[in-house]
Amino acid sequence: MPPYTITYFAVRGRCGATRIMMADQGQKWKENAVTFDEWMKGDLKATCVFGQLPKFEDGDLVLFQSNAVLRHLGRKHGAYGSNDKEAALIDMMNDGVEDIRLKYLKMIYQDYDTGKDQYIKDLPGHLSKFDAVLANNKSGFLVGDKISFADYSLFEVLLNHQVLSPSCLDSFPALKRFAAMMAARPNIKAFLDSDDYKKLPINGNGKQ
Ligand code: GTB
Repeated sequence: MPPYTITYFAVRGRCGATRIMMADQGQKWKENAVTFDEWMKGDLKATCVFGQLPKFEDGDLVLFQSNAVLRHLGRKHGAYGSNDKEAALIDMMNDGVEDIRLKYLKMIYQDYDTGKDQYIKDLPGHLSKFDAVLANNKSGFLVGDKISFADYSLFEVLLNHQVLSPSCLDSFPALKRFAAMMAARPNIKAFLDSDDYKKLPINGNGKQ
């Protein structure tokens, strides 16, 4: 039995970074895909702490909130820095990634047709901050000298943005190196090449 179970819609969405992290860490997990019709019945929603998916199970531990899941996996798999100071910086970087993710999701779900062009114009202002952080760390990771859950989260956001705007990393050499380094990690490469990954749309409304 795989140790972990994800219950979520059949999209990458809020589980994209979690899946990439588990794959890279050599973990197996079970997927419970929930259809929109099942969800609309309301029974599952009523059992979710915040009325939303994903739900993540690690044995008898049940978690909601995708960033809490990343942190949990970070603690368990040595991807939360080497000391308290690094952990605090990793939290900070992950919150920065969450800020971009929320802007992206707002555009995708609420404003795609009228907001996409402006979103892409504004993107360099957001990406440049991560480029500067990465340029200052010779390990190639966001914080310290080893991979953290924030790196997986940033990588997954970059994958989605490269679909939205294929040239978006061209002016950011450190980000481009980071994305290439992450994509070349053998377990990540194998996962990104898999049907399990490719069959899932990025978002639930078909926009990307
Ligand atoms: N902060 C939470 C987290 O990080 O986990 C946010 C979770 C969240 O937004 N969950 C959404 C949800 O459960 C799904 S992600 N929505 C249902 C509800 O609120 O009742 C976005 C999403 C939307 C739609 C689909 N779809 O139709 O397939 C897939 C994903």
